Amino acid sequence: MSETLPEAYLGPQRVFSGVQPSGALHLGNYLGALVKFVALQERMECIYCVVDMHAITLWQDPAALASQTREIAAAYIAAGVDPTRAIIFPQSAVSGHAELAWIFNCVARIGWLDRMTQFKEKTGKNKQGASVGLYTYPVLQAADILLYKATHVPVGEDQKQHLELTRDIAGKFNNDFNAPGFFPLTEPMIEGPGARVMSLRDGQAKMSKSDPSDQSRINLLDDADTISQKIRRARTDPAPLPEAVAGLSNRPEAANLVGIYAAIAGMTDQQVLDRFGGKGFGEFKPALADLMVDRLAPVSDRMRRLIADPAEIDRILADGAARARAIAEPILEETRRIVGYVKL
Ligand code: AQP
Repeated sequence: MSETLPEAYLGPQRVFSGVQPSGALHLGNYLGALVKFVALQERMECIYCVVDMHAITLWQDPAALASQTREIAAAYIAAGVDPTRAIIFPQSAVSGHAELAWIFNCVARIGWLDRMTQFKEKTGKNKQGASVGLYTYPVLQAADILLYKATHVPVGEDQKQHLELTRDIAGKFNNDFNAPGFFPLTEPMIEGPGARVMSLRDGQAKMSKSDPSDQSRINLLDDADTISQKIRRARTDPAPLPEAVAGLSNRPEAANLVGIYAAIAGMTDQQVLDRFGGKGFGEFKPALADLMVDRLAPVSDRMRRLIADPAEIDRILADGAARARAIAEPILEETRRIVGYVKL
């Protein structure tokens, strides 16, 4: 192993991100990820994966996995990702993800993975019963990103620790194999509105696909009545909204609803409070529900139309997979050489 080397990465800027086909997409996925995906395609080469290999770290019904994968692809396109510009494909269609993950399993340290809070949150007291894949999930995520030498990854705040691990793996690989700057130290793009959308039932827990309560989240395919009903029933406290942001500090549910309004309307939290400060939730919630329906209805309509034509989605995914392989293969070839595999 050599000493630490300078890390200048001189390759092109490239965006990679993904969503698991592990259930219905929700408002947190939309604001935390999809909205950013769309904005970035204007200025960088973007690769958006449907990470089905990640999804199977928890049990997925095989009969549902393929349709869930197509549904995520449909959500990307319905949200505004253009598949002729950005690359959209299923992770399992490019075998390089698994190959690079193995190499990175040999670079990452057990102590690094032991610190990952998402694994602890997802397994709770049942660590011994969890799959090995769930434990090494962040290593596969590093492989997803670095297989394309992605320099930027738009994600929600929950992924921050995993992206730090990706940087650690890239740095250690470059250092151990005396290949300075071979893999980039990828930048997470977390900031911005919607980076952390919380559950409608508990302002301290993130909105999540796997929350057993459907009332905890707004699904992208919820209809207008369901959205209004979920917002009406969202947990809040009895006080009116404060006039200033500081007044939200010990009110997680109120802060979450104000943050959601701000993210959808393209306003700051303070601008929302300028409009609704001093008003009760009886007035604020219907306004939020209307805003949400206006924003999500066109997305869910487009999604439904796309899902009705699975052959067209498969055509887009196959085209994306071919373009992804073309980027990945030379990087993988060079990685094999650096590691010292025999070239036959
Ligand atoms: N609540 C959230 N607020 C903001 N962003 C979020 N993301 C997820 N939840 C929120 C972002 O959505 C992208 C895709 O996430 P994922 O499906 O790959 O996995 P996840 O982060 O584990 O999402 P879920 O919904 O919580 O799924 P389950 O319950 O299956 O684990 C990521 O960019 C994520 O940051």
